[in-house]
Amino acid sequence: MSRYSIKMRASNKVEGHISGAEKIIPEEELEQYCARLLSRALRHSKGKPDFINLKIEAVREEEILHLPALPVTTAETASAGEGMAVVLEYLRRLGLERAEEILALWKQSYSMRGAMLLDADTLRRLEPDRDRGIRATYMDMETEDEARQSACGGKNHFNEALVLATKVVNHPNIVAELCISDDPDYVTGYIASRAFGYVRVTTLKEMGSPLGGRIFLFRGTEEERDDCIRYLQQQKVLVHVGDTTSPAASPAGMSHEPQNQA
Ligand code: PML
Ligand code: MG
Repeated sequence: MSRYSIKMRASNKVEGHISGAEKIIPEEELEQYCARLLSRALRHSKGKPDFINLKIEAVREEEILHLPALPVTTAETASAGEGMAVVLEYLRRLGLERAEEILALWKQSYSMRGAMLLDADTLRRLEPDRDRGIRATYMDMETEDEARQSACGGKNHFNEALVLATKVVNHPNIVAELCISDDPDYVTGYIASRAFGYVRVTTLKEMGSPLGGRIFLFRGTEEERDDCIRYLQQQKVLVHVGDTTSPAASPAGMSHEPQNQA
């Protein structure tokens, strides 16, 4: 099957970045998805764009890595402090001795366009460009056309984040990903890892805060870092939602039931 990658980004001079999205879709759906992404750009609550970029590239089947979505669990938290305590516990369970310092560094990612790539042990920042960070890209959910269409209408934070996290933590040198949304009215964030799956933390920041960002925690050599950056930025990935299995056990004292993602 011939596929195309479509990327949309919209901005205006007042707001800066307004909206962005990407899809990897079969050729016969290309025109329809261009129209949908255009409509998404034009109707964003942040404002009217004066610049919209649609980038369309052919993707060969053999270039695509197919991955099952990470299993999902939810930690219900009532405050940002409680949410951070859950993330801290998972970092410790992952064997990260400098977990508290990692949480403190998270703030540095809030002003970045992409994610911080952080050495999980030395806490050295590994992004070639610290303002830009690393943008994980070229990924989509592989699903029936109907589900993909509804995901394309407006932003679905959870689906898009699950696809991104699945791609990111499937690189063997990524230990975990931490994410807080930069949308002021979206307080759910997550910590994702191969060991524990995608753990949603229902409150990870104060309502109304526009601050959010991502950290990719890396462990490996210089050479592996270069391979990891190439994978995150260039490897085409389709994530099969619905193929998930139960996650590994949650940390002691946390009983997070696996969630149905359908
Ligand atoms: C974002 O704003 O893109 C981050 C979304 C995080 C989604 C967390 C979730 O709902 O599971
Ligand atoms: Mg956002």
